[in-house]
Amino acid sequence: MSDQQAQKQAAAKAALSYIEDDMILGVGTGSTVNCLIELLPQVKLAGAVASSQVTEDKLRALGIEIVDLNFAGQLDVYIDGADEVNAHLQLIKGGGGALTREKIVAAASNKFVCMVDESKRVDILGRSFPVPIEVLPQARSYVARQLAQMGGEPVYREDFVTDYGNVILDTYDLDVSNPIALEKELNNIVGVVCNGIFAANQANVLLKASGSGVETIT
Ligand code: ABF
Repeated sequence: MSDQQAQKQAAAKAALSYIEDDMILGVGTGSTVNCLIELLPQVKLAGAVASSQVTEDKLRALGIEIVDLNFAGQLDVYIDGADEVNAHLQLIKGGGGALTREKIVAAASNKFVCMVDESKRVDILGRSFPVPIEVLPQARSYVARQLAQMGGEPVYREDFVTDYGNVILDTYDLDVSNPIALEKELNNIVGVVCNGIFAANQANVLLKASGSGVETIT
């Protein structure tokens, strides 16, 4: 097993301590979350709200009841991974394409616990990982031009459609030095459904795994 995979598993194991008996848990998407899902048979959940169809299918396969967020009320805890995280626990997410549903479930949760391996920690977001932006298909070209005017270099994610039937522009070279301001600015472009900057609602707890263990940062 690679060091990175071992770190993902260690972060996922640490996240178990945030799960209480009989809660409805918000469950994210991605390879780190998959490590968590494998451990969920160890806990007693009332159900789960899934942040993607992929996660929903994996949870169902374990016999975990899937709850519609509209009937779950405010969740206590949402656990997910990230593509990048900075010192303020602001994130870039959406490498797996589930950013919109992830942002909805995160917003509807009191505590967002984020699990990462040490490769995800950056000083400034967006320098190496692009900002994924979910766009209504008809607006793709228009939004791409707006992003270019902002200094970004949008790349259409080929052969990919989101759970909501939209497309993704992975956008390089945006200035993410003020993540809260950029998140809002991107949301204001007509045709943008959601963007992968999680700064207005950042993580509340970061479980950062490295070769020397898992550090909890709040
Ligand atoms: C989801 O999974 C996404 O927001 C993010 O793109 C990815 C995290 O990466 P990993 O597969 O390394 O867990 O949380």
